[in-house]
Amino acid sequence: MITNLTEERDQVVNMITNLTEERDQLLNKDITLTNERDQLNQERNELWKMLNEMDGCIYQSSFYYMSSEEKSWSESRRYCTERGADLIIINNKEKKELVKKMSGSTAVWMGLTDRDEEGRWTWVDGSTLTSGFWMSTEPNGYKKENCAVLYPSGLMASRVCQSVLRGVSHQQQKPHFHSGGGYRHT
Ligand SMILES: [Ca+2]
Repeated sequence: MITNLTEERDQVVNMITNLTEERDQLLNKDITLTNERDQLNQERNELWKMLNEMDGCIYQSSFYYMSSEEKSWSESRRYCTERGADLIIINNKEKKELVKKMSGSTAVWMGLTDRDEEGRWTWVDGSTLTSGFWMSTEPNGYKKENCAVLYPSGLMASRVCQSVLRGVSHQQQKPHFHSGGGYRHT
């Protein structure tokens, strides 16, 4: 009888020990999840703040933003690539609307040029322009105008590449953050 009771007591003690361990594990997991949630919230807030500052937006999990200063086409492209992005490729109506919304009332650079071969307009990813939305007299300027802009009207035109304008960058993934928050220029 006493032996049975002792065994039973040991079993109960074991059970309590196991439950305590399990509870501690769950508590730890909860802390980890809470930390992760807080970090994600912080990243989200940083992202929104940055989007506002950069006249940017998110479309289909990609990040689009305007350069802060007006620069030549090459310098505008460099502004993008220094941040792991490139000048925008506008190959559908949605992206055109996106740029119009971001740029407001100014013409902006996009990732289209015929610098390498006059009259053959290619995007920054190397693909050839198939159907553009040029203004009626564009592209003109021949070898003098080798870079493309988008006007607030939603139409494209060729421009001298040394003109200074704001550019629109496209980044595949969300920007990187320092552990303490803030944008990391990559
Ligand atoms: Ca040209």
